[in-house]
Amino acid sequence: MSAPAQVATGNVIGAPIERKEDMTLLSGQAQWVDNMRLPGMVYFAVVRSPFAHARIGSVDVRPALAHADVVAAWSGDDLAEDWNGSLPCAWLPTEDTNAPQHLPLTTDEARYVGDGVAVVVANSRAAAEDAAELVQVEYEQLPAVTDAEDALADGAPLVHGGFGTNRCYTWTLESEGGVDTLFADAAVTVKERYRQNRLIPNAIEPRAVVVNPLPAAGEFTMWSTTQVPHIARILLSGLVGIPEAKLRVVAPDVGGGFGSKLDVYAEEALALAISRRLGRPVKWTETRSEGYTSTIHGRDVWQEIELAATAEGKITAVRVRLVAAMGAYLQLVTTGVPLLGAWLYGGAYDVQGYSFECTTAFTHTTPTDAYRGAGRPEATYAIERAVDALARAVGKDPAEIRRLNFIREFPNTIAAGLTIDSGDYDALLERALENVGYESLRAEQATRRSNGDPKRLGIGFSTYVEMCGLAPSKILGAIRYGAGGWDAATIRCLPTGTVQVLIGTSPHGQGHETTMAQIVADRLGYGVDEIEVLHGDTAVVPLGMDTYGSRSLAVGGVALYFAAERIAEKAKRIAAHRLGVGVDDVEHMRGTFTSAEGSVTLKEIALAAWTAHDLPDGVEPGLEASFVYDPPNFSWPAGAHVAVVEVDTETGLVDLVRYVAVDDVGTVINPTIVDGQVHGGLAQGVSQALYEEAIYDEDGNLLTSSMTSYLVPSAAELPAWELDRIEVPSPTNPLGVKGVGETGAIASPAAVMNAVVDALVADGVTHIDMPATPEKVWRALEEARA
Ligand code: MCN
Repeated sequence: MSAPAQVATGNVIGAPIERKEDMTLLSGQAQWVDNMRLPGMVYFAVVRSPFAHARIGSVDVRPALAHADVVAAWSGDDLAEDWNGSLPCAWLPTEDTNAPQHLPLTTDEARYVGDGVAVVVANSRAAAEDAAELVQVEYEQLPAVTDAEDALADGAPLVHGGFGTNRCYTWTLESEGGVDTLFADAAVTVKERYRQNRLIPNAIEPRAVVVNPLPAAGEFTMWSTTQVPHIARILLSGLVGIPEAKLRVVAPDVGGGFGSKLDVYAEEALALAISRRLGRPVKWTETRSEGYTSTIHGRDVWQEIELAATAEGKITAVRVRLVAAMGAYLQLVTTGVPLLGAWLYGGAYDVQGYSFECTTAFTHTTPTDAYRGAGRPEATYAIERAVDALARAVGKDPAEIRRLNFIREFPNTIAAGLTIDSGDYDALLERALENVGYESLRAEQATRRSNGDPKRLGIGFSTYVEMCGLAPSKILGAIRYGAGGWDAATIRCLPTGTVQVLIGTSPHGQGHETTMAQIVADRLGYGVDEIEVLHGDTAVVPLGMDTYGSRSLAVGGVALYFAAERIAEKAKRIAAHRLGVGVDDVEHMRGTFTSAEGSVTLKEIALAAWTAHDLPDGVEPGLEASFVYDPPNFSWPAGAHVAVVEVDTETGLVDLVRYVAVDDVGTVINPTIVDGQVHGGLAQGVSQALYEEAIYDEDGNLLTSSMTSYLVPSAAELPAWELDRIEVPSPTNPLGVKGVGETGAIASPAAVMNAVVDALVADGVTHIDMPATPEKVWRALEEARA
């Protein structure tokens, strides 16, 4: 295709159209996996280790088999023959990455609380769960390690003894230009250490899987609550030994994922293996508390960040060291999560020198993996808090220090090596300052302090830049990721005037049925309601790379744009033929093809292409086109967020009173959906800052194992978001779009925590780790007072 031209935005792109999918979702007509019932279906439950680390002796399933409703029961050893290799990890960042065996049921040791040891299959879910309790497992409890730094210390209990270490890999990135020299020459340096609290994703819909086998044909259909039906199909076919062409994976309506369903899970493999053994449909549904230990967790990183700067606070170099917890095994992209932030610890700032080192460690905990933002909230948090520390060190206002350091020239190849295609960071910050009323807030802060008001006011910034839209396949290959970053789309103009659109992305709350229809409507002139968007079924849409890394619009949506161009190209030839003019004499505008001889609509052309009675020579019947798009660059959204908090110095309670966000996500397809995406991301990021933390005791028991102890926020805890945008179209793609799905989660933890520290800095508090619980805040104040 020739170089893309920017699309003039019309009234379809950019319109706040209501989500097409909502009526189905809200009226009880959605197809959730757990609602499915198939004739002869059986249910299974997983027997899980109650110990974080234990040698497994005998596993006796006979007591479960004696249960009247039980159909079968197997230990890990019983099923060992069903697997070709391990549950997949798609990303081994270095040649010497330690990748342990990871079977759907463990056979030798349990390595975290929740590690699967046996399965019980019964005629009902309740019977399967009851009978699972009857399985007798001999455990020899062993010492556990739950912290990544502790795991790397000499003498730590080993998660995988065969490696002789808990280290998984060490990965480094260093710019040319002598980072050490820049530090040696710096007038000012700051060094900070931060904790990224471990988080538990809480999608509304727990995980579930149904498999229907067709034994005679050797075919299997799997319905799963997955974000990645295409990836799951490829990897499960390998693991379970089902030819890819015989395995159909369907992600029907999926009720949220936030990265936790970007995985190939043990239970999916078990469902396939069990249905193959029994020749019967089989279902598994997670309980919420089971999900807390058996679905991936997020974050869990120790961060050390150093900034070198001039006396005025101009940053010259950034040096970062991370120790990240992998948990007990590697899930699909566990290893890659810290690397997704590896280029971003310089933030939106113009730095010369950049050094990044990440060491990862196995711990006796639930595996970590991608959770909304994946690596980028961590990077943003570290640089944004460190910039505030630098502002304090050089006596500058946090807004001023950001202005002093912003990248201003685009495209900009940053010291970390990637090229940011576009942005206007000053405009974002200035708009945010205006929207929040910065001057008057600072005045109020000073007044409260001088009046001795126990409720201090804090104002915190996060001027982030994000890398999403994963991704150019060549770059993914260069960093040893196992797949490409392209995506695919097909447009089928049906003879009766409606359109089927097949997208390779797989929405689970993001509104693709609406926004993708808007793109096609804008290009081809159909009504949004005339466009049916199909997704998430490998038999219907065989080609796709699925949904994560805020890629669906910037990659999949752009594939759709180019497919529409192909439709228009072919339609133009047919139109020219019908109008009796040359192709160059026809103008196309949103589905109407006009020449001096008259005009013809795309709907008329679709019918003519189907009857094929009078097509130009060499033109195939039908009006259908596909496009596979591999983006030449990542997508680079940015923004300026400002959090305003009140901190009660008597109780330590933090109240987030205002939150102003100004984002640049390029051209906006649907502002209502974009606002919704930002709302959700902000809720998760604010919650990381103030409420959520997975805590293990020293034996590896998850202490926050339900919503009573793991604090998922409700609307009551959150302010009314004050959102705004500026649109700097991305020059990377013809739609000018950038991703939005993770912006809120990436930006907000830093804004909130900078606000908390800002509130208390006059009291001598310069650091608090997330989550800023009342107890932690109160203790920090007590320490500062002492
Ligand atoms: N959009 C738009 N204009 C833009 C950017 C995006 O109209 N300039 C629209 C898109 O067309 C799409 C939605 O906003 O309908 C999100 O687009 P995008 O940023 O491409 O993100 P993805 O669709 O790839 O979604 C993935 C992203 C991620 S990585 C997580 S995690 C996440 C998220 O989306 N998990 C979610 N949003 C979520 N929303 C819900 N409800 N549930 C989740 O689990």
